Amino acid sequence: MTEEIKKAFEIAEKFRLDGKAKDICRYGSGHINTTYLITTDNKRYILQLMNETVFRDTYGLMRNICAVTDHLRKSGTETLTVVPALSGESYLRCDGNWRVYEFIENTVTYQSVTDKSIFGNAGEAFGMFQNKLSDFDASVLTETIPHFHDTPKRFRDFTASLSSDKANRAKYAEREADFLTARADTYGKIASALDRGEIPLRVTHNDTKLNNILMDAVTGKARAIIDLDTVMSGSLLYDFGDSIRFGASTAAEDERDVNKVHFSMPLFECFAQGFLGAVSGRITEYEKELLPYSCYLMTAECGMRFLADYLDGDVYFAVKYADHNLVRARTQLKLVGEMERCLGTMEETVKNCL
Ligand code: ADP
Ligand code: GN1
Ligand code: MG
Repeated sequence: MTEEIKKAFEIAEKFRLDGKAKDICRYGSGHINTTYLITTDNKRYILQLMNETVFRDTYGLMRNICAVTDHLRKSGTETLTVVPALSGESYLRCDGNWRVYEFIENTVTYQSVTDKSIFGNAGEAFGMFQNKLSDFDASVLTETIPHFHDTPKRFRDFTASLSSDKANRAKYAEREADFLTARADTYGKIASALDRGEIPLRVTHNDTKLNNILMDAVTGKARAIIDLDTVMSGSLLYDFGDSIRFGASTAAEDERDVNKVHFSMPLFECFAQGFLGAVSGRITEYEKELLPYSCYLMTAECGMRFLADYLDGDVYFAVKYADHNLVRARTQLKLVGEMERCLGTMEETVKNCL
């Protein structure tokens, strides 16, 4: 048994599990937390070592998660269940910050869209998630990552990473940096619409990747939205745009061969139908107008974040090999290029969905 798994067993003993942990292994493919699957004689659980570089205020983060999941549960929505530590607290401080969730059984996560109807179900689920939280008091939420989708700030951070060139990698990313810089004046529309009060602040998920939804293994319907670490005040457009960024691509987020990466209008349409069907009573006219742009923006933002992390020497996103973040940035920029040519078609599609 590796030292890492030995440590996980030690930690597992400090939580209120039903039965003794008999197997623990690494699980899932998130980029932020370190996730394990615990199996006891009676049940399965998810154990996570929370990323303290990314989330500075673990106490506030866990308070958010408990409040949001309580609210969802009361409205009859299946959600994450926090398993307390032996001390009764929602997490454990012991060589890092650890938490346990009940494992939500008979579900699957998708790393890419294999079936159009699954993506439509995801759209409906993320729309419903915002509906369910529309009466949640946002003032109780800690801002777990300030300026998370403030794209103009993300761009300033990216240019700072480019000029400091800490890992001496800027020479390998010139084309990508030029691509992002050439579009510098296109990143401000959502931030300024929020500032001017032209679109509303809502409680949003902010990390609406397809693998952050658990789908029923039999019916393919969405069961639970997970990864609630970034639930904060935000724009409906962040959740729509980020889902399209990840799911309406013909290839994986880290496909090395960019010739395989295309923005898919049919997948965009499927997701839009599901999402707009759910939020139709609440979405405003200006939000509707900005939906196509939000896909472009969230994809460009993610591209600049991956590229900045590559330039910084991979300090934020988990990577499996040396240029993983550069590979990820390239897929995002390929999608951005195609999306900007499809804005008109996306607008037509949105109108038809409404
Ligand atoms: P990260 O922040 O690193 O993305 P996530 O919270 O999204 O971490 O968890 C990583 C993966 O673990 C998810 O994509 C999902 O496959 C799985 N997972 C997380 N929580 C649960 C749960 N309660 N039940 C079943 N699977 C889960
Ligand atoms: C991270 O945690 P995960 O893997 O679901 C990131 C998102 C990015 C995404 C890119 C807290 O999501 O913002 O869009 O990677 N989460 C955080 O795949 O930064
Ligand atoms: Mg995740």
